[in-house]
Amino acid sequence: MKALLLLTSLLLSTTILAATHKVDIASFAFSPSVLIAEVGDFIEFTNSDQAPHSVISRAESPVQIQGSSILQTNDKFTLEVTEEASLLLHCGVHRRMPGIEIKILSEKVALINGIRSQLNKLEAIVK
Ligand SMILES: [Cu+2]
Repeated sequence: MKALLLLTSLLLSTTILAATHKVDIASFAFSPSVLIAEVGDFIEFTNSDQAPHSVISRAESPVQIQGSSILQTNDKFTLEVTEEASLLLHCGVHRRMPGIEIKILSEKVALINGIRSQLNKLEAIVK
């Protein structure tokens, strides 16, 4: 119960401040592979591999970004989240590499509402 309340307050507090989310590209994968962001946030990608990588939109991504150039080892690419729709990104050099999904605010609100409804159910059980 306390953990759920803490999680809810953490999720709520992150909606107030724009954040920079760090994504590592290592061992031919994006880490994390899914993250929740909101409009105004920044996503900072760092290539930690010896191999070059890039960050581009998948064809099916609801939002298309202007992708990065080729990132060499330790190169960074920062993307600002400007639209309230998911971003499906992957590496333009190795298109079969697992990509990354960036879920946007509306999904975070849905997540918070889901937690609230679970809390309500728990409260009903406790009473
Ligand atoms: Cu790559």
